Amino acid sequence: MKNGVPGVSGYQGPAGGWGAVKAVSASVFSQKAVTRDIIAMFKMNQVKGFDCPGCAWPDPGHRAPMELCENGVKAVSWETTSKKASPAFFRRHPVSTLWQYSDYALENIGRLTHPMKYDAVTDTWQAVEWDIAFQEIGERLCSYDSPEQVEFYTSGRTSNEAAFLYQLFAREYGSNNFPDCSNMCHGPTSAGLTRAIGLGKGTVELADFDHCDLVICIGHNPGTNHPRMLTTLRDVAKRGAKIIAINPLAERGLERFSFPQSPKEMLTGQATELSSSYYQVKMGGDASLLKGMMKALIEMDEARVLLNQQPCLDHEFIAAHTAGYQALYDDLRQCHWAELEADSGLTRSQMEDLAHSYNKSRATIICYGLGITQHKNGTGNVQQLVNLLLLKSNIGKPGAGICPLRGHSNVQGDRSVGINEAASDAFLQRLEARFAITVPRQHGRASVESIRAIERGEAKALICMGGNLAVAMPQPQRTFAAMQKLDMQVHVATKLNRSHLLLAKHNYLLPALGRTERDLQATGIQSVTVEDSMSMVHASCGSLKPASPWLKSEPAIVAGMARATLTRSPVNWEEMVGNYALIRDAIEAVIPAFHDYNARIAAPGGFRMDTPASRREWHTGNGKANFVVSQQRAVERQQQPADALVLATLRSHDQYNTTIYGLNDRYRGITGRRDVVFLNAAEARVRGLAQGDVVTIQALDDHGRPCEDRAMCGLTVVIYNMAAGSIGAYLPEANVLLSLDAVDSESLTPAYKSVPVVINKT
Ligand SMILES: Nc1nc2c(c(=O)[nH]1)N[C@H]1C(S)=C(S)[C@@H](COP(=O)(O)OP(=O)(O)OC[C@H]3O[C@@H](n4cnc5c(=O)[nH]c(N)nc54)[C@H](O)[C@@H]3O)O[C@H]1N2
Ligand SMILES: Nc1nc2c(c(=O)[nH]1)N[C@H]1C(S)=C(S)[C@@H](COP(=O)(O)OP(=O)(O)OC[C@H]3O[C@@H](n4cnc5c(=O)[nH]c(N)nc54)[C@H](O)[C@@H]3O)O[C@H]1N2
Ligand SMILES: [Mo]
Repeated sequence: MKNGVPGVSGYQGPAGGWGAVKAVSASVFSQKAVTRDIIAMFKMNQVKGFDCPGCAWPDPGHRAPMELCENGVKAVSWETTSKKASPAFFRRHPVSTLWQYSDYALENIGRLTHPMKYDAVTDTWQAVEWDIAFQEIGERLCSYDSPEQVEFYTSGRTSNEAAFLYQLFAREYGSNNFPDCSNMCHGPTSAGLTRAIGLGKGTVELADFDHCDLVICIGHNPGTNHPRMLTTLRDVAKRGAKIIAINPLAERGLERFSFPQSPKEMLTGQATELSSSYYQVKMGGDASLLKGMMKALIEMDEARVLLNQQPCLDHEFIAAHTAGYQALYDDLRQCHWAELEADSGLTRSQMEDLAHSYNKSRATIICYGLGITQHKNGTGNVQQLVNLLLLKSNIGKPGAGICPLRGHSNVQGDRSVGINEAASDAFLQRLEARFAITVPRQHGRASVESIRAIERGEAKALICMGGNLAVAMPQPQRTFAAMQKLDMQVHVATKLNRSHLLLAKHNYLLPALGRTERDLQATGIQSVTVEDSMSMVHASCGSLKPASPWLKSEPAIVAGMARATLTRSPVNWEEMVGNYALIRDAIEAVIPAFHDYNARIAAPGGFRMDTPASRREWHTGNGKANFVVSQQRAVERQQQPADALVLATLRSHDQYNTTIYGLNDRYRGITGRRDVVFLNAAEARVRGLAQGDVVTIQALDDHGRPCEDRAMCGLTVVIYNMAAGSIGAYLPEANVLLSLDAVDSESLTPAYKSVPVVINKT
């Protein structure tokens, strides 16, 4: 305790270091996980090991032993816990009692061990035989008027094999409704990059970080969310290349890092300084900041051309490879510095400095995360990043490119194998041809549309391949109520969470094997495959004894539901589940990019999916890389009252999305609590607030009017080094302040990082 506020003390150390080591052992200990096994797994050669469910950052070539990272150990010990949510536990704990548990306590009950069905008479979950569960689910699915009344949600831990079977099941049944966790994070990446460069993914690979002069980290927090990236950034900094951070909050993981696997750094307390400069953009101000940088760059370019000096822009590249430059140029020339300054929160000279640093670099990588995507103009933001890169031909050469930091460890792979509500006709045709089935052509629904359809009563059933959909989506006031209107919900899960307790008329909870566990099928132990943030596809093979003998693998659960539902299916579900190599053969037949799939994953480290933009092949409508003008001028900000702030929902260090591992947020100096709101000192002062004050936050609508039903009280103010005009509070608690209708117009990704609010002393 410091300044008299319990649990708020600030953090002076580097990212990583002893704090990470302590957290690792605490996590293993608290979950009573099998320590020896976990350590052994992390030491195991990755080629034969499991893929870490922690995040989608690639492993260095999959040749070295897996890096031991705090995030990974937490995820693994959370999965390998010896605690169990058994039928006996559920008999003693009715759902009305479980509802009172915190999100942490719910998952902390332990692993689900049996398939369960909800019994309304006793208000309890009761064990049910697998075959009976499948049978009943199949019958219900056949009872609906239309297959379009069913939503098939995927959370991004699902393997390529399970995801492919899942979409096959849904499509053969007749639904293209694929709400997906990527609709909540990198929807704008898929939409924005596809239009700009003809590839909805990043263009860089890990080796590019060895050749860049500059890495710009904008809107992401690697210390917490991609800790293994810190090792890469440390190498970049150590060889003298520059790192620039652009983030409203001073995040320790972007400032300095002590490498836990370096005995020297650990013993001497040394740390590597990461960012050479740090720019605290206002929340939601990135488009303006990027425009400012580009405006400064073209002004510098013109001045140099006049003086016969080396230009700043690569005009040859622009002429040969791109379209839309003139429109971008015109837009940048006519926009006003005063507006860019007001909207970004940075001064003109700061934006000019950024442009100078960018201009000096021969090869630049831009890494970005949810600070860029989760806004109403998320897709536009992503396109501004591409514009900036294209001006200096920073796509398609060594050491340069765009690097979205994906979330869940296989969120990218799930989309590659067909989890997509708007799949191409070519894909659907090949699916039909391979399996002799007919699938619907009409586009289906993504996450926000699915929730709205459930809310309207149009969707009757929801099947969830993992995740915690109702809690992950904005505005529980609406999503929770919607879920309770469903006729049926089926959750394939490893642990209990709140979405499971939002009861429909018929409810099933189907326990799945985790990624660390041995998956034994008819032809022997199976591996699955996953794709990381840099398009590397590799095998993952669990080795631990399953948490319970009744668990089934995700592919087996999908096949069980499919066989019970599609009684005349020509698909040989059983054969594919008996041997996952056959699922990969089918993926290869339907998606040409997976050619020689089984052979290529047998190679150490797997293979890289084709990324045509990395070799300057632009699979866009016009065959060019496209500059896209940003239409944004923070209109909403103008319509808000003078005392309005922009709220971003944040992850603490001790959580993985809706999974709360503990109550600390180490790098932000918060211990044992989550009921806080981060605010800068000046904003607090003008409101008469001080650290420790208890406040209410009230959301505002687009016209600046308070929304009575979107408020949060009892939050404690923490004065934090962050941009003016911005505040932060933790998800999922702060989801009550969000609106299901505030979404990126192109991808429908919720604006989780820009909610207009006012703050008042309670
Ligand atoms: N430990 C842990 N690891 C995770 C996850 C987790 O919850 N816990 N989640 C996983 C998932 S699914 C995902 S998608 C990724 C998410 O990883 P990140 O993309 O890093 O996501 P966040 O932590 O939500 O937000 C990142 C940063 O955005 C900044 N920010 C907020 N608003 C703005 C803005 O307007 N502009 C800019 N420039 N920055 C802004 C915040 O200050 C914060 O530092 O991480 C994955 N890894
Ligand atoms: N306010 C706010 N809300 C957000 C965000 C934000 O930044 N702000 N971020 C959004 C983002 S980026 C995302 S990705 C979503 C996350 O949304 P989801 O992916 O839906 O949620 P998770 O919390 O990752 O899911 C946790 C559950 O997954 C299940 N699970 C874990 N491992 C496995 C497995 O191996 N198999 C199966 N079948 N189940 C498993 C467990 O039951 C666990 O309870 O949340 C979004 N919500
Ligand atoms: Mo995510």
